[in-house]
Amino acid sequence: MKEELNEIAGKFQLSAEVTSVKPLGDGFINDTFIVKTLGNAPDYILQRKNKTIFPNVSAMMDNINRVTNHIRRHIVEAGGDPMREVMTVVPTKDDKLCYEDTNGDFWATTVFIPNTIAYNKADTPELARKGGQGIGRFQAQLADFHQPLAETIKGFHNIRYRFQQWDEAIKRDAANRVKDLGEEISWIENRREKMLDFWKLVENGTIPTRVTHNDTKINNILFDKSGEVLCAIDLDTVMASTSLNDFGDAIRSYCNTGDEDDQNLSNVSMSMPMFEAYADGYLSERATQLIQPELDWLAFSALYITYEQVLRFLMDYIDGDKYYKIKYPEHNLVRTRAQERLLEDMEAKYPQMQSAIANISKKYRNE
Ligand code: GN1
Ligand code: MG
Repeated sequence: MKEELNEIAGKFQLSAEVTSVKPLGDGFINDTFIVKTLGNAPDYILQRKNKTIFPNVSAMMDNINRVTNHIRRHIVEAGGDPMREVMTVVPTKDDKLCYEDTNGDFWATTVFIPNTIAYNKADTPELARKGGQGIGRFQAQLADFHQPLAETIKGFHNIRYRFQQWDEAIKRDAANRVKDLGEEISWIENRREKMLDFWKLVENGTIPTRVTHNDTKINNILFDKSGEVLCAIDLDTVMASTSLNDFGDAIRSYCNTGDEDDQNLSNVSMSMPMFEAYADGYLSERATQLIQPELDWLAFSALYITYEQVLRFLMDYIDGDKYYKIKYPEHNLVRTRAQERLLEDMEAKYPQMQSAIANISKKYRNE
C-alpha cells in the first residue's frame, strides 16, 4: 500500500521528491493522506475521493479549481497571502485536476498549509465569532463569481429531493431496520410540512441561490495559531445553494454543547452565547449584502440543516450504513438521536435566536 501511495503522489506536479505518505484525520467521506517532501518544498494533501458519493470527480475538481482561483485573485488584490488564505489545487503531470488509478478510484492533491489549527469543537464565543467571519468572508469573495458550477451531489440541501430519497429508503428497508424505528420516523414526519414550507421560498425565488460552501462544520475551517481564520477547506460541495445553508450548518456544529454523536443526550444543547457570537462574526461580513428574506430566515436555517442532518443519518442507518463511515454498528442511530436533541433545543430557543439575528443585523446595517 505504501508503495502504491507514493506512486500515486508521484502522478502530481509536486515541487520536490516525496519522503512519506501517511493517513490524516478521520473524515466521514474521503480518505486523506499527508505527503511529505524533501527539504523546504511544500507538503501536500492527497485525497482519494469517494466515488460512490461523488459521481463526477473531474467536474468537482473543476469547480474547486475555478472557485479557488477566483478567491486567490481577491486575496492578491487585498494584499493577503495567496498560499495560506485559500486552497491551491495541484494538477497531475499531464495537467488534469485528478488522477484515476487502476482501480478506477480518483485522487486529487492540494498544497498543505502548515502551522494551522482545525478544531472539532468551538469552546469559546471568540472562536465562533472568527469562524462566522471566515464563512462570511468566503461567501463575500464568491459574490462576484458568476460562472455555472457543477452540482457535485444532486439535491444536496434540497429537502424535497431528500424526502424523495427518504420515502424510497423506507420502502426499500434494505437493512430490515424500519420496524424498530417508529419513534424516529414519526419525529421526521411531524416536521415534514414545516420544512417543505420553508423550501417553497427557495423554489419560488424569495430566497436566492448563491455560490456557497455547503459543509461548514467547524473542522472544515483552518485557523492560524493566533486564532484568525485562514481559509475554508473541504471544498467538495462548493456549488450553487442558498447562503443560509452555510450559516445553518455552522450553527449545528459550533453551537452544540455536546458532540455530533454524543451518547449522553444531556450533554447536547444549543448554546446561545455561541450562536450570538457566530452570527455576529458572519453578519459583520454579510449583513449589508444579504436581502431581507435571507435575514428573516437565517435563524431558521440552523433548524433546517439540523433536521436535514437527522434525516440523512437516519436514512443511512435504514439503508444499512452505506454513506457515512461508522465506528460501531449503531453509530448512525446515535448520531440521529444526538442531532434530534439538538434540534429540539433549537426549537425551544427559536424566538431568542430570531431576535438575536434581528438585533445584530440592525447593528451592521446601521438601522
Ligand atoms: C460530511 O466530509 P465531512 O466530514 O466534512 C458530509 C456533510 C455532513 C457531515 C456530518 C459530502 O462532512 O454533509 O454534514 O459529514 N459531507 C458530505 O458531520 O456528505
Ligand atoms: Mg471535512
